[in-house]
Amino acid sequence: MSTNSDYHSMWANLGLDLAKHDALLGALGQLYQQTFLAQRDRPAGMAYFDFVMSEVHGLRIKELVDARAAGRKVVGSFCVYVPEELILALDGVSVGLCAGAEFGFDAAEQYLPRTTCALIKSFFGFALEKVCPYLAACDLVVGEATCDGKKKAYETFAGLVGRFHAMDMPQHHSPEGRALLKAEFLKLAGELEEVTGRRLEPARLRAAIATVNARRAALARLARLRAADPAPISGLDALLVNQVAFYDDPVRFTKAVTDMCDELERRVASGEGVAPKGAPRILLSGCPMAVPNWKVPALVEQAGAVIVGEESCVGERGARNLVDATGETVEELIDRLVDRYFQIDCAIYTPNPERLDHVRVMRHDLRADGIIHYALQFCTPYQMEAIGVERQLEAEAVPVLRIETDYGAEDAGQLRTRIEAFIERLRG
Ligand code: BJ8
Repeated sequence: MSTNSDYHSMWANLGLDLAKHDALLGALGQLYQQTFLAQRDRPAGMAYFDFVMSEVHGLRIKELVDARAAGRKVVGSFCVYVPEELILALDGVSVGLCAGAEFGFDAAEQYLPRTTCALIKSFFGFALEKVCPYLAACDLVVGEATCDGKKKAYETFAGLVGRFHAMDMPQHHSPEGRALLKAEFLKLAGELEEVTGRRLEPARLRAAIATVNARRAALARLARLRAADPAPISGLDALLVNQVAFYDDPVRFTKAVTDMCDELERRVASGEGVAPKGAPRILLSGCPMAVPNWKVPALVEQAGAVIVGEESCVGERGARNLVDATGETVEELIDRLVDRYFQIDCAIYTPNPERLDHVRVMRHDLRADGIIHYALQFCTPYQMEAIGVERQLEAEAVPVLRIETDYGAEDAGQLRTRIEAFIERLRG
């Protein structure tokens, strides 16, 4: 990760704690080297994503700072229910703020119970220790009332950021739930208009929908290519691409993914892959994995299996389904946004049978031999659903390994043993 001294004044102007930030970037750089650059047979197209990651707190932050200087607004969020199309239609820049590192947890635990999931503790820790330039660059932060942990944490978090918008969320896939989501999208649109000083216009909203649809279509193409055996790209690299989607300029990102998919198509045609043909194929399902949460995928692939899909918000749950861009008015187009976003099958919904159905479809389409269900400790929604997912799939003779972990390295040895045993089961 670039610690280029040119960026120090930019980071200082954003109010970062330079010593702590340098320590974070140093650790990240080392982890990236060991996890990603040590892999074999990576597609050449990953060079773009390596570059983006090397500049994730550098060049990309400079772009945000420059955008703000040109009058654009930066909007941060933590969840794939926040419709990026509204932000782009108002010439804003959308950035994901979830964090995947165990950093600042002691500080976070001054505000949060110890029994809070690592994802929440991490974004709190990053804010309290002043090491997140994305958060520092935000003109508005949107927090959604999804799980109990997030919605209660945001009550305090709102006081740590400049401007905060709380978005209510339905808990049921019912007509009332849909109406609530639409009302919240309209409210968010009003807030964004106020922050940006612009008015939503149908043509600009249609263009924003097209931009985000193109990115989702590129990610869907990447996802489909992973059905090949041998897999043309590692699960780690595909996860990284999905992670970068939350930070990068969407048009540039789409082009990079499209170019890499062209390369992967050639790989598939020539039978080239990242693991031997017949290597055990794993579908990951569960909580989102934010940068640099690479622990479980690294253990799985180091053990000789290949991850062929992520049923996760940093993966297919977040990227699938396009928005129908037909509509003459802003309200009609917001209805089309609701149509798409209301299909997201996050575990905060109850009941949520769509998610298990989707796991089954992904397993079939991607020809996965087994499922690893991944839940963060203290994440009640996904831990609860994990039990049903395991029972039902095992009853259908689909092997499932249920993992609960956090962002620390302490359980890596124990996890490795369990993952290796699971992979042996798949080979058997
Ligand atoms: S749509 S998965 S991004 S809420 S891991 S904070 S659920 S206790 S992240 Fe999520 Fe939106 Fe749903 Fe997706 Fe809570 Fe669980 Fe922590 Fe979580």
